[in-house]
Amino acid sequence: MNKEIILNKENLAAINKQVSIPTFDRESLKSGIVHVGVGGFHRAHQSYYTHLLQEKGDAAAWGICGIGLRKGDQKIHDVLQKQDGLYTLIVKHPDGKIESQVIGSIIDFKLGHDTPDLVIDQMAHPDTKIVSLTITEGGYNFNSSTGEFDFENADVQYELQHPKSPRTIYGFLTAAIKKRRELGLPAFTVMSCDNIQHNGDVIREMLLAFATKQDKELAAYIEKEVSFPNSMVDRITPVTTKADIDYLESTYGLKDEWPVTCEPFIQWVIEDNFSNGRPEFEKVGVQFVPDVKPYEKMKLRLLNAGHSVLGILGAIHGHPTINACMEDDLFVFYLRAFMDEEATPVLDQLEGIDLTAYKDSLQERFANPNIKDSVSRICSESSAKLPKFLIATIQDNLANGGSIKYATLVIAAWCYYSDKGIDKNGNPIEIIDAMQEQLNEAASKTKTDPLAFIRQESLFGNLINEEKFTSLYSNLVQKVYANQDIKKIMKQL
Ligand code: CS2
Repeated sequence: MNKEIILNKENLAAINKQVSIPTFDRESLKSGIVHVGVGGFHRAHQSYYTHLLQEKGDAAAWGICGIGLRKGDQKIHDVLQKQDGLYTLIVKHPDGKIESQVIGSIIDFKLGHDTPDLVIDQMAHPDTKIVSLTITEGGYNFNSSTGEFDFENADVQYELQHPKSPRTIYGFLTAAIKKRRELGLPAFTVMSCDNIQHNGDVIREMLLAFATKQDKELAAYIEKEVSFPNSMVDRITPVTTKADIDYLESTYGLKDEWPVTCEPFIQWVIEDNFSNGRPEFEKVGVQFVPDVKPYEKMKLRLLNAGHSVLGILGAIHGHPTINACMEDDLFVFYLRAFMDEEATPVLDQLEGIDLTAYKDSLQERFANPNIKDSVSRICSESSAKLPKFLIATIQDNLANGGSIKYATLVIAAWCYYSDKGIDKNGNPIEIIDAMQEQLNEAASKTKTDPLAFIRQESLFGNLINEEKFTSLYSNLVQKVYANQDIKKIMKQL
């Protein structure tokens, strides 16, 4: 029987030697990075890379202070506070091998909704050189169809009136940049790590739109002094389950309230554009490139879209996980047909990248039987994901005369999913989407108006005027609603 060890800095040395622990001096770290959105992905990716660099020494300036802006961040804040910022990363290989290590790069955590002043002060601290973000696609607050900043958001309205009490990332960034400027400190870099094409350009454009409304002069300063590198980030990070927590406890006696699990694959491609210095991430495998755009498009349109293709069709069919989809030959065939015939033809020129090998590797990664990435994670917030991952591919193919059938069936399935909330066996599906009410309302009109769902302009733009798409969609959505087996429809395409 293992002795029980609660994860915190006092107990590090007592942890089973098979779990590696930080060997660098955590006490000497300064918070050079302030990171907003400390979800599983950040902890499996940027925070892990930062830890690797600290293990190499000479990176004491780059500790991470985590920030949560939403009420829902209270839990991760409390857990990390209790555990002195420490957590276990559990890497699950396809062959069953599991590696666990304690990550030590996060040294502090602050909550924006509770203590906005502390967050602003942290961002405006002389040690802070980078503010990085994983605030999810929805956090950027733009209209998917026009790409414009959404000024109607009530929180944005509030913080425009009350600049000292920010609520969204935009209020916090402007307040902190203003304060730094007043203190005579150089501007930090804003580094987006979300799955958004041209993520740096997008946060820049949105921040400038907001700042221009609030304080034109500050906006001009931001335009000149703040840099916003684009990046492509990648590591599949499923939702942590109780089984993961139990695994650490039963195998090593280690009590970690919120470990993170992930696949072995990891990638980060980023533009070398930092206004106030950066960690030497190239020492731990990060690629710095002059232009990240081709990489991000490839990843969003193949990996993320591929996930959504499997996730939405899988949810309706009743496959619980992505790897369960990959055990189903028809799903594998369908995924590859979508990637080869619809996504690949509309990618940009990619020098030095073997797309066939990339797609093969995606299939292997999706099939990892130990990852058990739930389709519900993939389908969550589809309204923020699909316009960029999948609908953009339909639009490109319509412009080029290319195939759209595989992607269109996914949209028809998404409509059914948003309407019924059950799989083909009648089991309820839990739908997690900020737009769920609106999606459900539009989808529920399908029986009388088959095109109702795709009339949502903020998601589908002007696709409603594309005859080739609407006739195919109408046909497919009616088949899905006629209670036909989704696999039968997939097969017939
Ligand atoms: C997934 C991503 O939720 C999703 O849309 O496709 O979270 C995906 O796992 C990561 O981007 C992998 O890097």
